[in-house]
Amino acid sequence: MAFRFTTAGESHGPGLVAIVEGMPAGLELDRAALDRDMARRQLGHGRGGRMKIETDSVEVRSGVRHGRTLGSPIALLVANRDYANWEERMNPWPVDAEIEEVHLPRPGHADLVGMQKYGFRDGRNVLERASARETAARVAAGTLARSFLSAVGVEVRSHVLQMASVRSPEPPMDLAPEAFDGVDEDPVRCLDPEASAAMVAEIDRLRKANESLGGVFEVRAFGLVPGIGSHISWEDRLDGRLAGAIASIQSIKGVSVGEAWDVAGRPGSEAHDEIFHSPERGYYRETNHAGGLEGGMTNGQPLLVRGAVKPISTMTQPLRSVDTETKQPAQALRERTDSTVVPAAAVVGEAMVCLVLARAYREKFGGDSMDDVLAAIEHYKRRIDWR
Ligand code: EPS
Repeated sequence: MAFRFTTAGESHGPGLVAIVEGMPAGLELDRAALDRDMARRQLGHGRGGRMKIETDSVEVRSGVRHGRTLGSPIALLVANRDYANWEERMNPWPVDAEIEEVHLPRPGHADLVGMQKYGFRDGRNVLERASARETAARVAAGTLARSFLSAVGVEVRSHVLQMASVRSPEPPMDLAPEAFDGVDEDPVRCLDPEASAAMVAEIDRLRKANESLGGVFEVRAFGLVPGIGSHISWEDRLDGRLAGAIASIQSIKGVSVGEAWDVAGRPGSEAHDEIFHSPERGYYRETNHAGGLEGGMTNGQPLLVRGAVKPISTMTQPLRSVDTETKQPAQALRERTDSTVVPAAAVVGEAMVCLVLARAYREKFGGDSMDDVLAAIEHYKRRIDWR
C-alpha cells in the first residue's frame, strides 16, 4: 500500500485527526517521542495565549499494538482543550444560542476567498480549518514518519535562520546532526546565541508595536542513501515533492533547496559539487551547493531545505478590510494571536520533510514488514557500494 496521510479538524473544534497509511508492520514506536515532537511544535518566543491552554498529546486509535505498527492504517487523535471554551460556537450540531458571525476578513488569511468560494456568510467556517492549528495533526503524522526514518538511519533536524530582518550567520553546509542538539532549548530555535538574543529582542519590539513577524527556517536530513526520488517523472522528483510539502504549510511563501537563490547568480563552475572517489570512502563530494539533491534524487549528501514564513495575518492592530455584510470599509477581524510562529514552523517543516522522505523510501524499498524494508536497503547499499 502506498504511503500517504491526511488530516482533519478545526482549530477550536473538538479535536484534530491524522490518518497515516502504508507504514510497514513491526516498526517500534516510542510513546514519549510522539509527545516530545508535539511539545516541540508548541515552543518558541512569540506565541500567544492559546499555547497556555493546549498541551498537545497524541492518542493512537488504531494500527499499533503493544508499541509496534500492524501495517494497518494508523489513526491519531489530538484533542483541542480550548474546545471546552468554544462548545457552543463550534458544536457539530445545532445549538440553542445566538452565535456571532465573522464578517471582517483578514488580509493575508483564507477568510475572504474561502467565503466566496464555499458560499459562506460566516468567515469562521473558513478560518477554523485554514488555521495553523492543523499543523498539530501534521506533526503527529510526522512523528510516525520520523520513527520509520530513524529505523533506516535517517535523522531530520531544523533551526531558525531569520526572524523578521534579523539573520543568523550562515551555518556551515557540513554541520553534523549533533550540532542541532539543544536547539529546542533556545527561545527561537536558533543555533547562534547572539542572533537568537537579537531575534528575541526584535519579537518583543515588534510585538509592542502591534506587528507580527515572519522569517526563514531550515530543515536538514542526514543519513539518506543516494537514489531516493527519481529523475524519471516530474511527480517523482524529490525536490518537487519537498517544495510542495513545505509550501503547503500555513504562512509559507517560499521554499529553497541547497544554496538555491545564491547559486542562481553564480557561474556554473562555482555552482556544482565536484565528484571524487577513494577506496575508503567510495564516491564523495567536498561541497553541498545542491543541498543533497541532483536530478530529483538524493545524492547521499545531507538534504538542505528552507522555508520562508510570512508574518502572521491576524494583527493586533488590524489592517483595512471590508465588512462582507455591509460592503463598508472596516478593520479586519481582531483575535487572540501569536506574534510569530517561525520556530514552530521549523518543527512543522521537519514533519513534512519526514513524511515526504518516508513516502519515497516506502516507494523505493517496499516491504510489508520492517525486516523486509531493512533487508532491501542493505541489498541496495551493497549493490551501489554505499558506506
Ligand atoms: C491560529 C491562531 C491562534 C494560534 C493557532 C493558529 O489560535 P487562537 O486563535 O486559538 O489563539 O495559537 O495555533 C494553534 C492553536 C496551534 O496549535 O498552533 C490561526 O489563526 O492560524
